[in-house]
Amino acid sequence: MSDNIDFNDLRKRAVSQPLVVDKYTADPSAHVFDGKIYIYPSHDIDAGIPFNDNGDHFGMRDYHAYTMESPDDKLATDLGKILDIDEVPWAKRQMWAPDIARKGDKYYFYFPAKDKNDIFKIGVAIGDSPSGPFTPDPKPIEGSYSIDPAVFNDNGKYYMYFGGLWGGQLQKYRNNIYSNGNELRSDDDFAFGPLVAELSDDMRGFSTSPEEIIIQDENGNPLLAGDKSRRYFEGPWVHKYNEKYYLSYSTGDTHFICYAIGDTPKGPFNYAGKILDPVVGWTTHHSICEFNGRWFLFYHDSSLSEGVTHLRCMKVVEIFYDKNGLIKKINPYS
Ligand code: FUB
Repeated sequence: MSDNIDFNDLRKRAVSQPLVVDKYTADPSAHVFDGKIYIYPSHDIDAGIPFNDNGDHFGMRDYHAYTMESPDDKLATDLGKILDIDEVPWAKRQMWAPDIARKGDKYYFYFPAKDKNDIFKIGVAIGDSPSGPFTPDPKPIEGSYSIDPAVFNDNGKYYMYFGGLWGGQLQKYRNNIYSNGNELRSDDDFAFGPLVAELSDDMRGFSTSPEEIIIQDENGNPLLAGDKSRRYFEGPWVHKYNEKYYLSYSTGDTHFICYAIGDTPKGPFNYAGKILDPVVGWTTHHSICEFNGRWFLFYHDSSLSEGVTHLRCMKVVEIFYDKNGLIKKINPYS
């Protein structure tokens, strides 16, 4: 997507600028703790691995946390490294999009990585402060798989959403069981949905088996796998607005952030529209966070690296709802 782009012009047209310029950051999960914004992105590096559809070139090895006093700040402040792959006994490579949750006075940092068998699992690391340090559990969460954990706290009940296609390996599972022979569903079959599991009281495991979420169209039918500009691909995020649950996600190979609205945290969710048009770079990934009554979309593009797919930069832009609770779509380069 970077061929023939005039990046000077693109930067001028961009609705937001990179929040971090001395590192590459992506997949920002933003939360407000004690009145301050904390952001937990992937830390992109050039691991020297050629591009492929499995995403092997996303060879990330650690995480940094960031903070902002306000989303109107120009830059986010680096709180330093909070976890390194060498500290995680089960993880071999590819520390992808993380998230965090607070329960009581503890912070639980969730992250996907490939294990020694090259299968993505989700781990947890625990800390006493949003800036860490975080101590990882020695094993991944039992029953976890695939990528992109996002944790939603619904009045003290915690749900983890996860799953991503292609390199994220979601298509290898049926009923939570891996088989290398499993592949993508055909275009006229139901689309894969993200998984949701309830977290156990200690936040270190699942208390329910992962269940596949259904996203349905305007007629109440599940979206089909061939409906590529609306169906789920990766990067789930759930927030609540006016007592409704909003599930937003990336459509992957069609590069949109879309959303669907439901009455419960497990859905079903009714497809509601697009939030963000495609950004420069292949991936798009976001979180949504309320700060002082305003709502913000944290997302990334590849503008800082002038289009390098796996070297991204996180950004933030305000979003607005209409009177029916629909989110106004954003063109990232208006
Ligand atoms: O950052 C690696 C992967 O790229 C994430 O896990 C996906 O959501 C995509 O952004």
